[in-house]
Amino acid sequence: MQDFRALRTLFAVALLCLSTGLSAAIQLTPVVPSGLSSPVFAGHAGDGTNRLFIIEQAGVIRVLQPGASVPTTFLDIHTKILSGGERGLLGLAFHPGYETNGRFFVYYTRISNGDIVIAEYGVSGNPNVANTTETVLLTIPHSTYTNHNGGMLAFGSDNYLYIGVGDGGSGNDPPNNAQNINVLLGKILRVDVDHPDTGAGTPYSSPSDNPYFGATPGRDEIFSIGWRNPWRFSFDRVTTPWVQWVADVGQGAREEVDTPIVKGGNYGWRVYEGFACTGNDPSLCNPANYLFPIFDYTHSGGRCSITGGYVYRGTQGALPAGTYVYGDYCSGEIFAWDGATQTVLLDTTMNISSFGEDEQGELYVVNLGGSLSKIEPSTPCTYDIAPTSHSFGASGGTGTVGVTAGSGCNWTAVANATWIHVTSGANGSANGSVGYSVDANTSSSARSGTVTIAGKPFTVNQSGAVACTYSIAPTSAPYTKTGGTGSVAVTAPGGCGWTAVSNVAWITITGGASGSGNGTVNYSVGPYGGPSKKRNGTETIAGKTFSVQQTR
Ligand SMILES: [Ca+2]
Repeated sequence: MQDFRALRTLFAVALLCLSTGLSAAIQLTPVVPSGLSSPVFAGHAGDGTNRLFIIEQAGVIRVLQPGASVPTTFLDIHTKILSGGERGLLGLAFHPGYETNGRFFVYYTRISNGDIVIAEYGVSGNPNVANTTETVLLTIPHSTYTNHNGGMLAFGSDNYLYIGVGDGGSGNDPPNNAQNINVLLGKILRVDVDHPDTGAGTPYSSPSDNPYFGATPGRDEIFSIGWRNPWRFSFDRVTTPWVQWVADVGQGAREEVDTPIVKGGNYGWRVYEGFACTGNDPSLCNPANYLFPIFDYTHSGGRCSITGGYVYRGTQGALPAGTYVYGDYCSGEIFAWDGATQTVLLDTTMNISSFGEDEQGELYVVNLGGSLSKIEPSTPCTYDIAPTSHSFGASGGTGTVGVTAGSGCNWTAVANATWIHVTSGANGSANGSVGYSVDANTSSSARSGTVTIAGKPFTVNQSGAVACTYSIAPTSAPYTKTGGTGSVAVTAPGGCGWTAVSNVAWITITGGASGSGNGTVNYSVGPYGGPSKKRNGTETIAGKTFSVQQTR
């Protein structure tokens, strides 16, 4: 955190698909929607209770029960704390044996002069209330400038307490603290809180394999050097040993993430800011002497101050396992680092003061504006269409179907019959509509077809053309022995086909052997001189019988 700027309490919950590297989408689910007073950290006790502990900057630790949205007070030590800007109660770490020993540790700037204090507290007989008895482990002078206090505490898999200390403040580290192994500023410290140093009279000791331990020049507590303001660091809980990830807030140009953190490593500040030689000590810019970030990013796009996060190891699938999640305090962006690429997971309006992790490894975003939100997988896309069917007459027509879908949820519309045409909205995203047309039905049969819209069937029913009924007139005609010609009128609806055939050789169809709708059939009757007095013949016209009787 470079500074705490004007609070912006609104935050957006948006869905965003990652463009590269990752195929995941997250959403923020408010856990404590509002009401926190400048929260700067959230974490868990590792005691199986699944509670979250939230630091309020002025000096209060709140405890949130599983499923609750309003936390209660676990510890209030605001009278000990100088708060404001980058100062305050900044860090909290529970002892790996907290479940049985109730020990936890805090990091704050003290009321009298802003010096950094690392202190131990313990839980009371009530698991949701801490004792106010304090044991100070370590005090680090930091009264000159208000900024760059660091503030992170966390236990490593070696059960030692790691402490991220800022460089003492101002800009460009005027005293060159971060490269000075005789001061604790601008360092990550590692101490053993289970073994007091009776010789030194401290309630902690320094592990003997710390790089400057004992006779080796330099402060025994130091684990790594060259840090500007390692506001937040974390351990990847599944690696062996846990790998440390440090986000070091930059000066004016570059924000950096470093991992793994090597014992005795020099991470560059104030000689380097990210990968860049700062010009503070240009003659010292020999890359061989420093360890560099795995990546850095610049201050483009309103970015100004990295807020370190966690390697995701949760099980709900919010992100691919192993993704490092972090943010920028100024831009409100939540980022993912997949090992090769930085991706914006979500662009919020929050002032992201910290991330947090629960006992399941799920991650939280702490908004200085007063809220705590959980990072969850985005809601799976669901789709609805309305209406789900429509009926048309034989002449056809057009229509529209409304689609309801979540933001970022894509869909298509495909007609499954040749007589239905999608005329608009063949592809869409989120809410939209599909236009379609239905051809005229020339068949007498009714028909049904579908359009698959956003995976749902939209049914089109269409009635057949008017039923084909036929009549002929006249239905018979007499002829004398000389024969002759005649015609028969056919009455039928448009589109209704028919034929005319003669059933005897002496009647010939001369016109209208086939037709559609109304029409006329012409025929001729040959002369007759047979032995019988008369003969009878028929034509079949439009399914009807036309009778001819001829006399001699
Ligand atoms: Ca030493």
